[in-house]
Amino acid sequence: MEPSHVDPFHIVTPLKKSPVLSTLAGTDVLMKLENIQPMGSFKIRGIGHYCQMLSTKGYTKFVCSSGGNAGLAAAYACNKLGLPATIVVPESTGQDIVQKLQKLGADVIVKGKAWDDADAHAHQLTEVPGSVYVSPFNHPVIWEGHSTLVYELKNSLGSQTPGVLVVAVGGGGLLAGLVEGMVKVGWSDVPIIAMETIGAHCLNAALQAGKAVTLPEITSIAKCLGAKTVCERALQYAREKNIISITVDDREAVRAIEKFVDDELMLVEPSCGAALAAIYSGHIQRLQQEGKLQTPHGPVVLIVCGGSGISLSQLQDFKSQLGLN
Ligand code: PLV
Repeated sequence: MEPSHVDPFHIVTPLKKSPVLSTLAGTDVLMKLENIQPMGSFKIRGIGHYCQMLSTKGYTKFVCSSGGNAGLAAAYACNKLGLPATIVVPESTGQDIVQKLQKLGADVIVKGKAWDDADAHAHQLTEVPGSVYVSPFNHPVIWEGHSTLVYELKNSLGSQTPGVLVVAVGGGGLLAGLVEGMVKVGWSDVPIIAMETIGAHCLNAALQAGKAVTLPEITSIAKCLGAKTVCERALQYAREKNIISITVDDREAVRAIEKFVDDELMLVEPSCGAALAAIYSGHIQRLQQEGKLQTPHGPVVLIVCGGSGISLSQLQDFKSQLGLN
């Protein structure tokens, strides 16, 4: 990121070894703890950076569509900047998120069944002069903000190179930012495992089809992965770079977050559970056995992307819905 006189809104997060996950994976697993960012997810990196940039261009009203976490990041950034924010979320976004958004001073509009519907409405609202649309994942400045995560990794790891990065994919903004950061620090060859839940698997579907695909609906409970179409840049990188796309089902994502509470004493969304399931469901181990991941290799870097759309009672609800009790 360009040096700037303004302080970013995100914090530098720890890179912490997980002994339990390392034992499971049979190799060191280092967790990049984005769940402790302001508003509970990595989103503040890119969205915070983008909002700061837009505020210098004279926009007076920010409209962000979101499954929840990007909206929280935008509302937090606008609150800091003293600018009004309108956050458009779908009906699937929990009431607790709506309340958190309102506490930050944002106007909240609930529109449509899935994020794509809320997004269409957000675009309409920005037809007014002075208003600006803030995507939750699809803008180069957002990717630039997300790429700060890689510079921190580089600082933490010193001369060590990661063996693989594991990341959850929704619209693909985090993936695009990571790839761009990795190119800049000389890690272009490091593979990335891109995790999605079935029913929110727009990247996987596009790779299978060999072209951009719009899912008919979002059926996964991981609503924050619920973009029906992956952004073009992420799809392009997934084709050009060493990116392994894997899907897990909702039960695996929810089991993973439950185990993570016991193992690491941290509660994250099922969206993040998709990434955790790369280890809990044995995918890393399988890829090593199949020779698709080099063994031995550098540490597995697991991006714990976080998410605020979760509580103990919601975890219980998810388990009941999925017959996991
Ligand atoms: N969530 C977006 C898009 O939702 C949002 O509006 O908050 N992990 C968590 C906890 C997330 O909230 C998201 C994105 C992702 C992973 C995936 O990030 P992306 O969209 O950059 O691939 C519809």
